[in-house]
Amino acid sequence: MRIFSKTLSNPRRLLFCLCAGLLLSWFTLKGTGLHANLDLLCQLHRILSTEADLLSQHNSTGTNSHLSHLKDVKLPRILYTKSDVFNPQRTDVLTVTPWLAPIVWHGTFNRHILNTQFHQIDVRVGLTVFAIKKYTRFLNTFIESAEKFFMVGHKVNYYVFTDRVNEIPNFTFAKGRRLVVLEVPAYERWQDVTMRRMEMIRDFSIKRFVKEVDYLACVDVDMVFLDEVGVEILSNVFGALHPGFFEKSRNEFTYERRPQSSAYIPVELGDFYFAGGYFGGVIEEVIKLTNYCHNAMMADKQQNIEALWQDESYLNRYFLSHKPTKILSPEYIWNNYYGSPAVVKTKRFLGIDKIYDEVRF
Ligand code: UD2
Repeated sequence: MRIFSKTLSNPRRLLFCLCAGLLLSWFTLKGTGLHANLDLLCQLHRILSTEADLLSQHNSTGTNSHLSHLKDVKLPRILYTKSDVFNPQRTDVLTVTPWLAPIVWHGTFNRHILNTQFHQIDVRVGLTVFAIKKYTRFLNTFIESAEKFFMVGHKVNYYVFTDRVNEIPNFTFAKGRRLVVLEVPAYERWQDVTMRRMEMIRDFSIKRFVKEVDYLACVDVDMVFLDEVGVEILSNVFGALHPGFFEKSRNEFTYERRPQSSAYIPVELGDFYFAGGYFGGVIEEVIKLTNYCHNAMMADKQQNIEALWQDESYLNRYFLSHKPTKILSPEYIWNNYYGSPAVVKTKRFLGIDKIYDEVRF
């Protein structure tokens, strides 16, 4: 009786019984091949039972399915002013590229909405920074200001690459944030120090970062955070407009112009001029970008060529063919050398004045 009522309540079992019944009557009428076809019948039963078991397991525990997390979707209530199609927040600057990547300027986003979205996925962000040789002197200001302004309220791993492990100061971090010191060699020439960052970021991304964080932001160390830099920067792959070139035309960009170089960009091409000191994205994209740049540098090295602005030139070449999915305005990598133009409403991340000859050698 129990089997009968179970069968009636389970559409798959009902379907199986109907098929089996029909087949049996057909074979009885024909009187041939019954044995061989019983095997087929058993197979059909096995398939249907396995499926039914999996389904009931999923319904009861939900643990076996890679889709089980979808049951936890939350719908938080966020209050904010509605966008107005006829009143764009910024009309003085370009806020989207022709390939529909947003350009992030002050006033174009709502941090509260973005934070809610990124808290839902419990985002983990890695910030890579190199402090090689005398550049360890910039770390204190860098990390202390990052604790005030970088990804506040989110999980952050600071990855500090250095050859001077003993010079790394102690810091106090907010919950979910920590510093990881990675000991790396110091190249003799400053050009190699800056260029080899690509190779090291690639290698550590593959062996470590991919397991620990969702996104990476890779920046210069001789900088200070002065205003919030949060999840609005995150995207598949992002770069930042160089403060010295966002108002310039193509032919004024200081791209590498020698055709023999892998970083070569002819004058009739180019979208923007990106700063070498700020790029990032999901780990897979950072691996692609750094791997390309490193290999291009090595190919040039074989021919005794070094691009005009080292890693920055190769980064610009990469972005020409692999367009960033988000672009940060120069607010994100400002330098007071370029003054205070009206379109730059806030200087979120500012270069620290340094005497090159003193820190590089
Ligand atoms: C620009 C770029 C930089 C790079 C460089 C290439 C910006 C803000 N900066 O900076 O990213 O593309 O041009 O020429 O877009 N470093 C050390 N120890 C050293 C030398 C360098 O740790 O002895 C690291 C450090 O993290 C530093 C970075 O390399 O911030 C770039 O070097 P830089 O700041 O001397 O280069 P700069 O100012 O010409």
